[in-house]
Amino acid sequence: MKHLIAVFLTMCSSVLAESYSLGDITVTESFSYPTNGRSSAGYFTLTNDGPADVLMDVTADFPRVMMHQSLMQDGVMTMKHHMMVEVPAQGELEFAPGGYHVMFMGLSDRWTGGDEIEASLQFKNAGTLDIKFTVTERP
Ligand SMILES: [Cu+2]
Repeated sequence: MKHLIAVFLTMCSSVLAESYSLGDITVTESFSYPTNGRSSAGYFTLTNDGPADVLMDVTADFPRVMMHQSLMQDGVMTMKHHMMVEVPAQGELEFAPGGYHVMFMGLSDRWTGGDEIEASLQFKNAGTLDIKFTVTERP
């Protein structure tokens, strides 16, 4: 019985444990929520141990993929479209609910917990980093 519990805990904690690296850039905690209608958003934490870079685009095999930022404007939550997002030198960039997110639109399949969504982050200097967003049920 003890053994079973240990295995179960290991499985749970490994869901978001995957990390992706390219040069000085490391992406962890890449996740998405189940689809809401025909769209969903992707989130991740990026750590940069080197000089400043720029996230130029996020690409994936869906009709529309954009970088958005949720903002409060006059008490209304709006989304701003970014053509690029700066990656600070020796710093972190957070894509998280309520802030920056990758917007996936025009989806024809439903995403459910455990699905893995493939996407590529295109950096100005570092190049292309392929990552997967693990679909996680909303808290
Ligand atoms: Cu959005």
